[in-house]
Formats: sequence, structure tokens, C-alpha cells
Amino acid sequence: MRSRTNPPVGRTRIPTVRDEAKDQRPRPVRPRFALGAVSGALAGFAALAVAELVAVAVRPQSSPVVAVGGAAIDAAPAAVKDWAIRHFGTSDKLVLQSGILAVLTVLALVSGALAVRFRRAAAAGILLFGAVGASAAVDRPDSTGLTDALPSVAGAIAGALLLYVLAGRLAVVRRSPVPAPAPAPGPVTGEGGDGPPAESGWDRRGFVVAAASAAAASAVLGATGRSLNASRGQSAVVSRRTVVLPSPGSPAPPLPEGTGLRVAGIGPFVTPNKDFYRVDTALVVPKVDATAWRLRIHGRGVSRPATYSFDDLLRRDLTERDITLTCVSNEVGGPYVGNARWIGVRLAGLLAECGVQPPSRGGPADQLVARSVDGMTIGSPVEDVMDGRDALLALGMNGEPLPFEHGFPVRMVVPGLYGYVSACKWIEDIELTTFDSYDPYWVRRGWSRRAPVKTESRIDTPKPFARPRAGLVMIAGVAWAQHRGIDKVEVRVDDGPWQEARLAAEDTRDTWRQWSLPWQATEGGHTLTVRATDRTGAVQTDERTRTIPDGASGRHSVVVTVD
Ligand SMILES: Nc1nc2c(c(=O)[nH]1)N[C@H]1C(S)=C(S)[C@@H](COP(=O)(O)O)O[C@H]1N2
Ligand SMILES: [Mo]
Repeated sequence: MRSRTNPPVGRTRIPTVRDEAKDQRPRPVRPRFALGAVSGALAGFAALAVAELVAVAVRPQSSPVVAVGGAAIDAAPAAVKDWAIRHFGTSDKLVLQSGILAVLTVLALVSGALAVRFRRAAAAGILLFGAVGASAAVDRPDSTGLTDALPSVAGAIAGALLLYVLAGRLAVVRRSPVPAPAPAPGPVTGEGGDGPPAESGWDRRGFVVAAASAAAASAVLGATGRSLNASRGQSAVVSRRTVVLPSPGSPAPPLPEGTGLRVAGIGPFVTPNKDFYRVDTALVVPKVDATAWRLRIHGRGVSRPATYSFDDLLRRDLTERDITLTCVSNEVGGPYVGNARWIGVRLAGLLAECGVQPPSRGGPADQLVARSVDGMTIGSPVEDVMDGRDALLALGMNGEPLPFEHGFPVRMVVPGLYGYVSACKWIEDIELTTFDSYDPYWVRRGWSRRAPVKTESRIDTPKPFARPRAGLVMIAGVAWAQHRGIDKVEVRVDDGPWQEARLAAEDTRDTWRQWSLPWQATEGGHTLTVRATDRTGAVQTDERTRTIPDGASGRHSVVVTVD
């Protein structure tokens, strides 16, 4: 079969005005792949815009990009996710969404190019992408049902129709080889003064008009949808603004003098909320209305299951504590650790009220599974939560209600355990169960069931590859071993002896400690290494392990060149 793009000269050609103006040189029929690709992109854009608008009526999380992104996060192997957190940090979600948009763009361009030849099939392809988005949305753990499919379905139908129409405008109107003496009727605009319409071979003006109006309409719909989605959750915002945190019955002891060292390059002892690291799987931060929020406690050995409102918790005797939170994905020397003053309800008291006994006192449940409004599940040892440590259902962080990013209205915080086994944000359900019978979210993805925080230390200054002047240089940083406490920090220059650093005052054994060591720096390259010893006498191991499955180990080193 001959290629249709290269018809034999003189057999098929599209006469144009220019043809007539010049000689009757034949001109091959060229499928307009580039314009097809543009149509595809417009169709994709329209689909997302319509989906965004429909998501306003359903819920922002049901929009296809968010749903597919969420599914991708859940499906990604632990190593990939860990890598993403480490390399992109808090912008990992932005990178993911941009990646999804890039893939969608390519798919749209290809569909559009194909539509020039296979109009129906390409339109059906757009519907298929819609089906993928719809099923991702319905399958999300926080899905509210089939309605979550609506944004993807509506978007796909709009996109498919648009592609079908635009590709129709691009379709070549085949004419006989002899130029028609008079304008022929056809699906063309033709009223303009630019020549006989049918002879242009395709509906140029119709295409431009349809494409431009589709682009404009999509931009308006999409922008409207975006801003409406962004302003959703107003009731949650209002409910947060009206929270007044009572003064705690058990306040945190005043910070001792000197918990924070005055060394440039080392952060404050209490991490401000705006600087506090954020690690979670939520592409859209849940906006929970505190007045409608409930927490249910139930499960094995819960003789008195109960449901609490936010006001129920606010009215209780509140406890305030400084607790340092650490992410299991924090590499040696990494930034995913922060210290805050939390205020909330002691979890042990609440559990006892519900009749829960820890395993050491014969309770049948050894795992407490916290579930969030977005479907995250986080499992902590019941024994740890009830052993007397300050495991909190936190309502406040550094003197204000929890920021939405950090779990408003209520989250868990348990000293000594990594966040993924303790710090459930946007919590709404606590189920008492066993480690044998239930694996929560991260455990299903290869992380350990139990994960106490490892003894770690970090050099904050000098920075890697810094070029300090010879002479006195302050080496300083932080060390943490929550719930055991830090006893000693030592620093070694190159292969020299371990030198004991000066430790800042200890707040509690649940918080990190700053340290510093003055160093008479001599010219040349040097490697600075730190190690901490916790109060059980355990020295931070030299053995390097990855973050998976239960947290990185090893010692932080910084290489500097002294001038
Ligand atoms: N609902 C929910 N809670 C969550 C997570 C999450 O993805 N979803 N991530 C956990 C992890 S891995 C950590 S380290 C802490 C981080 O808390 P932060 O973002 O307030 O620092 O939250 C924990 N709680
Ligand atoms: Mo984490």
C-alpha cells in the first residue's frame, strides 16, 4: 500500500489559492499531525479544567491528578519514595504532580496526532485515561464513593468531545484533482475573502475558532475550579481560628537556661512551626472542621468504646511537653527532625478510660492503629503508649492550634518513636489490635513494625565543603535519642582522638540537645565526625545503614578546607 502522506504526483492534491496563483503544481495531502498534537494538548487541558471544576462539587481530592498522584505514592516502592523524600524534600509532591502533568501532556500530544487519522479511536483513548483517573479516585483510601469518579469522567468526556471536534476540523476535504471552478459546499467557513473555501482542503478558520474558544473556556473553567477548590474548607479555617487553647493542667517545665547555643549556623532549640519539616502522603492537605471532628476509640480489649469531640478533648486536663519528632526517612545528617512544644491530652489516660490494658498487664492488644481522615494508618506499640511516657493526642504546637499541615485538629505524638509509627496527623480513629493481625500503611511497604528512634547526632556548622579561615572555628550541631536522653557528644578531626563537646543544657530526655566544640583549625582539608552517647550508655554506631527498614544509622561527617 502506498503511503498516504506521499500520494503519487498528480493523482491526489489539494488545490489552493496559491496553486492557482502560481502554476498548477500538485501539492500532496499532508495530515496535520502538528495541529493534531495541539488539539490533543487542548483536549487534555480542557479535560483537566473540567475535572477541576467538577471536583469543587465533589471534593478537591477527587481530581484526577491528585487521585493518580496519591495512587502513585501508595504504589511506589519504599526505595523510590524514600529517595523522593530525600532528594526533593517537602517539594516531593510538587515534583510528582509536575511529573504526572508531563506524562499527561505527552499522552495528549500523541493522542492528538493520532486523532488526525483515527479520530474515534483517539477520542476513545481520552475516555480511557479518564477511566484510569476515575478508578484511582474511587480506590483512594479516603474515597467517599463513586461520586469521586465524576471529575475524571466529566473531564474525559469534555476532552474526548473536544478532540473529536478539533480533529474533524483538521480532516482533509478530498477534492477531485481538477480544481473546481466554483466554491464547493463543505464543512468549511469560507465566507472570508481568502479564496474558495473547499479548496483550502481543511477547515482552517473553523479549527482556529474552535481551538481558541476551547483554550479560553478551559482557562476560565480551570482557574475558577482551582480557586474554588483552594478556598474550600473555609469552615475548617474558621474552626481553627476560633480555637482557644486552655492553659495546661500540666505545663511543660520552663526551658532551662542555655538549651540553645549562640553559635551561628545552628538552628533554634524550638523549631518554629513554619520551619518544621513536613512528611506525609497528602497531596491535598486535609482541612478538617474541628466542630464536626470526632475521634473513635475501639477494638480488642476496649471494654468501653468511646467517641470524643474536639471540645471533649479541649475540656480535659491538658498536658504540655517539649518533644522532638524525627522521620525514619531522615538520612544521617539530614533535616527531617524538629522540636516543638506540644499541648494535648495524654493518650494513656484516654485509653485507660476506655478500659484498655497494656500487654504487660494482660491486655489483648499490643498494637494501637491510628487512622487519619485521609486513610493513613500508623501503628504504635500499646506498651510504649501506656508506659508512662508523654504520648499525646496533640491539639496545639508551639502555642497555637496545630497548623493544617501538621495535623489540625488532632494528631498523635509519642516521644522516642519515629513519626511513621507514632505521629498520625488528622487522626480520627484509634483501633486496638495486634501486630500479628494488622499491618499499617508503611509496614505493608517494607518498613519495620516497630521503630524506636536511633541515637543520632548532626554537625550543623561548619557546612560541608565550607572554607573556614585557620584559627578558632566552632563546630556545633544537635544530637537526639528521644526518651533515652543524650549523655555525651564527641567530635573527631580526621583520625585524631575523640574530643568531648560541650553539651547545651538538657530540656528533657524527649528533646534534642545542642552541642559545640571549639577547634583550632589548621590549613588544609579536614574531615569532622560526630558521635553521640545516649543515657543507656549506647554509643552511636559507626555502621552505616539505609533508612529502610527502621531508620538510618552511621556517623555524620563533614569535609572542610581550611584556608
Ligand atoms: N495522616 C498522616 N499522618 C502522618 C503521615 C502521613 O503521611 N499521613 N506521615 C507520618 C510521618 S512519616 C512523619 S515523619 C510525621 C511527620 O510529621 P510532620 O509532617 O508534622 O513533621 O507524620 C506522620 N504522620
Ligand atoms: Mo516519617
